Amino acid sequence: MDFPAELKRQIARVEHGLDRHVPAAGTRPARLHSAMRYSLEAGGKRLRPVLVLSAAELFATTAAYDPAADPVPAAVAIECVHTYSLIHDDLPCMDNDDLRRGRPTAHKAFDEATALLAGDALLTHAFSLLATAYAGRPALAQALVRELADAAGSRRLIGGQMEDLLAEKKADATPDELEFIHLNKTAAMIEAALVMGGRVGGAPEDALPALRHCGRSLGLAFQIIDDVLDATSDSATLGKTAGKDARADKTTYVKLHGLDASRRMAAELTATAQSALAGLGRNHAFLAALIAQMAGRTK
Ligand code: GRG
Repeated sequence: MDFPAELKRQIARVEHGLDRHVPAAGTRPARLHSAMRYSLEAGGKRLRPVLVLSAAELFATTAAYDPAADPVPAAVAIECVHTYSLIHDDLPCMDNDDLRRGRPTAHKAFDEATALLAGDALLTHAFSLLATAYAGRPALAQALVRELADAAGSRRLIGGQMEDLLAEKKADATPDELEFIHLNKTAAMIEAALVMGGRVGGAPEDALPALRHCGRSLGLAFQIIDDVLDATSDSATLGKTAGKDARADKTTYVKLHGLDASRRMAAELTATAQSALAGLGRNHAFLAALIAQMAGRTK
């Protein structure tokens, strides 16, 4: 397997899908749709949508695989929700950031109200897209809507963000609070990506816990690496403001455990993600390489 070529192929499917399944910038009101596309088209690693596509392909040789069930709309839906969360996270009332995906944040490029609405519209669009694209497979549509809504809801993504904001107001968050924040703010969407991909690919119910376990560990590792990069990299490389955690004296894995222990924890979680994936007994060479790449990422 040629990993760089395969990654390029999957990212190209995502970019094409975003173009196809999100309203054009000129759709009325053009300012709103331009802002939605501005943030989506700024790029990003496209990790979550690529996880959807590659998890679906894990099951391509099984009897339940339906080649007509296209995982691209599910991949686009999760990228829309992820991008909404970034737009809202950057707002002055949250993280108040100027730089995202190497560009001015949405509220800087447009204005706060437009950024708020663009985030709202991306979130809503994701569910409309799932309901529409999988209308011919109602059970699949229902499962995908539920999976994404649960991951993005008040107990997970938004709950993680709430606890993150509360933790910032205290001198020190506890390790338990930090785990809650990262499991929900970061790992929930990564778990959902693998499970949604598995569901579109026709994964048997008994394969879903392993996909979830893989996503949970990969998500936690991803966040620890994010903390390490915030402490050790620069804004130009990351495409977002570096060093913010230390300046805000924010409780992170690096603050609680130090750089070396954080790197070790990320490596252990990556190994756990790899064994959960291998336990599925499918041809997982691409996903295994992607997980390894995430562990060594520099941005
Ligand atoms: C506002 C509801 C709401 C939630 C915000 C996603 C989020 C929660 C905040 C963004 C800041 C942050 C550090 C989140 C943790 C998850 C994370 C590392 C997101 C960035 O994901 P990447 O690196 O981003 O995959 P790209 O731009 O590559 O898609």
